[in-house]
Amino acid sequence: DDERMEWWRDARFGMFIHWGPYAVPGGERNGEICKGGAEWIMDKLDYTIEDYEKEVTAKFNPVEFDADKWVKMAKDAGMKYIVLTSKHHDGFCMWDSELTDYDVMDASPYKKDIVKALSEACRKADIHFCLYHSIVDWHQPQAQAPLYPNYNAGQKDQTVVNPEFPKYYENYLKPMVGELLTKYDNVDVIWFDGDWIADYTTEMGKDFYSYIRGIKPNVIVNNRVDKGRNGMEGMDKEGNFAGDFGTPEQEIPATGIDSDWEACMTMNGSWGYKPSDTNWKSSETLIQHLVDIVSKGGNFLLNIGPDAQGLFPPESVERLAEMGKWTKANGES
Ligand code: JFZ
Repeated sequence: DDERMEWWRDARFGMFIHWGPYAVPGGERNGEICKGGAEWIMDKLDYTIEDYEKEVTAKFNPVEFDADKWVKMAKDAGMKYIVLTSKHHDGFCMWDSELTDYDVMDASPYKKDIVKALSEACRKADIHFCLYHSIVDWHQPQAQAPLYPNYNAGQKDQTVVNPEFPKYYENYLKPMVGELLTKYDNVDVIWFDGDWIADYTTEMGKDFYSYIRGIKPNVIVNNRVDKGRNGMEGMDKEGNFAGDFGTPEQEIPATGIDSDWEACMTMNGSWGYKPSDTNWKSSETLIQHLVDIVSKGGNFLLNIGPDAQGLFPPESVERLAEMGKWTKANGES
């Protein structure tokens, strides 16, 4: 397994990209600004599924998106891999999926396969291409959709289960990840999220993990493939199933850890594009985090929330460039 993990352990620094239709409202609806991550706006500001399709998804047309430019910015910053959201909790699929029409080809005017474009740009530039994929799905009738609107997963009863969820898992979520792994043959990590929902089980997680490795033995999977594996949970117990690496979020463990881990972090306070959040961490702070994380044996996955046109916020571009200067002066590459 050391061989499979080798590139990832050596990588140290990667780019998280939270991108989807939620970039259109950018955390704001009718003058109201949603709390926390702007990628949660559907839930936070109580869109019905129909509202969201009409006001958000149907307006997602990022004509300025240039995959090569994004990959170059990552590479120049010293990053070795990119993790793109293929599907976030809103359920919108950023590739041409055979399993749904709620994707970039059929539900938005853009009609170009974003996963494909970025995977090809990464291949050309020798950057590892990875995907974040949400287990939670607010749009799928067999997942959380029946609870919308008037359901706030962050505040209300999280023990509510959709009895159809096993069908969603078996016939939609699982083959979808299989589709991604076969259509885009350079996917190196599947980064799961949404494992906290009551519907999802450890049995599903185990099945999912072996299904993925069965399709592509060298793929690396994070600990959120198992149920309730936030942060470093599951990574400290011998033989306890929890994927391949832990995922502390917005925090850095106090000391080195004896298993693989990756700290993910935002540059302001939101994963998705949120122009109202101007609370940017300085380049110095971000470089300190990188040093701190790497010295403790972890990887740093630093997030960008591109806008609805397909551009990185200028504040992010600036910080990436500063970090690139530093990694060039201090790194091995
Ligand atoms: C999740 C998502 O809900 C969020 O939108 C973003 O994609 C982020 C990377 O992951 O949010 C989480 C997941 C785990 C924890 C907190 C928020 N956790 O470990 O405490």
